[in-house]
Amino acid sequence: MVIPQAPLPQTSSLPKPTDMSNGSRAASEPNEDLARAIEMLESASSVTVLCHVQPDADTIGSGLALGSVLERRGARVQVAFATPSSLPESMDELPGRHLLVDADKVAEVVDLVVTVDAGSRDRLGSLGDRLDSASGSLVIDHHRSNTHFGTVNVVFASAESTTAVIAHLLDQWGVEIDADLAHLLFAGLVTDTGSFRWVRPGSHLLAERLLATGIDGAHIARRLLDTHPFNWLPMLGAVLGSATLLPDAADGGGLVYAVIRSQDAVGLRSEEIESVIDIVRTTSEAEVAAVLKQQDFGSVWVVSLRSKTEVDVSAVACSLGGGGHRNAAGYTAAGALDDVVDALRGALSTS
Ligand SMILES: [Mn+2]
Repeated sequence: MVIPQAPLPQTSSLPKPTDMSNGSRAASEPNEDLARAIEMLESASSVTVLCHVQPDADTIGSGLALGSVLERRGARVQVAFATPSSLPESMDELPGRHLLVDADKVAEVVDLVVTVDAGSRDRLGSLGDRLDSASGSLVIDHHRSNTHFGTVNVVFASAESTTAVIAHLLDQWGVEIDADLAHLLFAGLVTDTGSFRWVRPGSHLLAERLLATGIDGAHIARRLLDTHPFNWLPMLGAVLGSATLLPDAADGGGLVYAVIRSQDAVGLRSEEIESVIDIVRTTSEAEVAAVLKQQDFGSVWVVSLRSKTEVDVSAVACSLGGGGHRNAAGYTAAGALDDVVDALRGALSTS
């Protein structure tokens, strides 16, 4: 799930961009755990880097960037995610993919497990148990709902992307960001900022740093965000054509939602499915947008939530068993569609 963040309100206490050597908001966050994290990364000789289930470019970009650095330092490294069984096609040009292993090939015991862009342990799916068998665990993330489930937690809730947190970590570590690392970090930055719409002071400085290594930012963005098969268009027609607006929901702010039934999604990739929320959320009459995605023709629904400004959908998602960011979150629900929608309306009216 691509989970962009809305910018934080500007206050006079925020440092100016020129104060940030890193070029990212992450650089302004104090975190005493950063030094401990670097010690853990330096001393581990075997490391598993875990990305979240249904991986997006932020978790994969973060995982492969960190994995590549560790591999160059001589560590044995595996990078993995629990589901689905293969990497989304849009990410098949990312450097460092040789580090990826299938979920069932992930080492049982390593010195260190690092999780990237996972707000909670359950976002690791079946690979969550690797946290228990490792000597230590390090959580690197930017979700405000992060549950701090690692031995050491580097969680910068104001960072644009987890790759921005990784960039800051590499700077503190003294690791030079070359073109391959920049490609990976840019992949997470461009997707989690919605192509630099949800930006803040420092976001473009980090982008500039990464682009200055010679990477082709336009190509990376097009490959990750703007490439769909023709079948995407009739799916959009069917799904958007049955979208529903509930003006009274969310205490009068309005809810718009669309449903992607399994039959609508046949033959389409996660890239096409995940694109729908970005169209639905533009509806001017609704503060909150939702897309309900049926799983395997059954009664389980993965729900993506977005809000414009007022509603904290992270809290709404948490109340329904999920998590995320203030303006972008998600959860999984089981039951009849009408009941799932009713439960969402209920959670929105009490938020
Ligand atoms: Mn992210």
